[in-house]
Amino acid sequence: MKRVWGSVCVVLCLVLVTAACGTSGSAGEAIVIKAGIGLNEDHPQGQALNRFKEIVEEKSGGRIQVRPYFSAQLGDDLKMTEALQAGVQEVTIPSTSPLVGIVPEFGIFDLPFVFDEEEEADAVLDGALGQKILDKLPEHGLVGLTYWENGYRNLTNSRRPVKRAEDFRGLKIRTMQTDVHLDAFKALGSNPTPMPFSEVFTALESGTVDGQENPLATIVSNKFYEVQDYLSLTKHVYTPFVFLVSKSFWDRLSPEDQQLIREAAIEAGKYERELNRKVNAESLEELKKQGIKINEVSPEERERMKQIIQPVIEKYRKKLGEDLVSQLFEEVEKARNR
Ligand code: KDG
Repeated sequence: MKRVWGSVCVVLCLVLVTAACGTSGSAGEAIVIKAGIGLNEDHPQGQALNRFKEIVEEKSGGRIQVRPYFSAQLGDDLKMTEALQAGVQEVTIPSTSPLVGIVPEFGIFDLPFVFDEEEEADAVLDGALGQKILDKLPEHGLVGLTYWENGYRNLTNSRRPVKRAEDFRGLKIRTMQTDVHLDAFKALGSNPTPMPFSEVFTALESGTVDGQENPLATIVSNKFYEVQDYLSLTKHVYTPFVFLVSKSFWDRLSPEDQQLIREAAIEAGKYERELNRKVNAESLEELKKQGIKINEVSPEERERMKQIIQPVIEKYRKKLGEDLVSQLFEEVEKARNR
């Protein structure tokens, strides 16, 4: 009898310990999601993270709590992604570019001049190709729920307006940590330096680099205009954000909670894309007010830049996989002709 009671006690203890440690939403347990991003709270991504929090907390009746952290408070994109893999942070929403060391296929979104319109990017990211790449994340301890928008990148620098391909020559440009961008900027004759986003302002201020490239909303939100004199509307590449969840956290959730979080990420993502497009358009006015000298790049010059970069596209067609890159261009074409 004593032995039976002993076993019952062991089982009871195990149940209690599991309930206390688990994040599966057992009665009375609050599930806490630490969600960190590198951008500021006023950036469309920051505002959409707050929207994600509202949706999750409302739909779960407060049972699931989201704690947002902005401005790289929890570290840069790669550090936060590693924290997800280690199971010490639940959510981050980085650009896909610095993730190429984990899933090289994300590199297809670094190929310059692929998407003419944001809607083409939406169709590819929300379609079969976008999902195919998200499916590669779980083997790396990550779950990708959906894509948000970082957007079209434009060049700023402290030396001269960049109107023609030749104007890139000799410029020291900070890039994201992705080889495709390094090769593309080298092909244009500039000197690219990869570094995490959180170090960019200081590098521009100290003159370690002459310039950087980012969407207009980021140039405003991070006040890069304070340390840059020229903005050239190069629109040379479209960058997505990917909504990542720690797999070890995800696997402990009930299917219902997984569904709730997935739907919230998608709904907040729709809001983010819309807001980002609006803010990007308004940012141009704001940047004019701030006094940065702005120049357009003619379609002919963009075409010349595209031609110069063509060998880089061919190199990565082989490196990333003929099939994958062909699928990208086919899906873009399909979206274009819709
Ligand atoms: O954490 C910041 C980023 O996710 C994003 O702004 C990245 O575009 C980016 C850059 O330039 O590093």
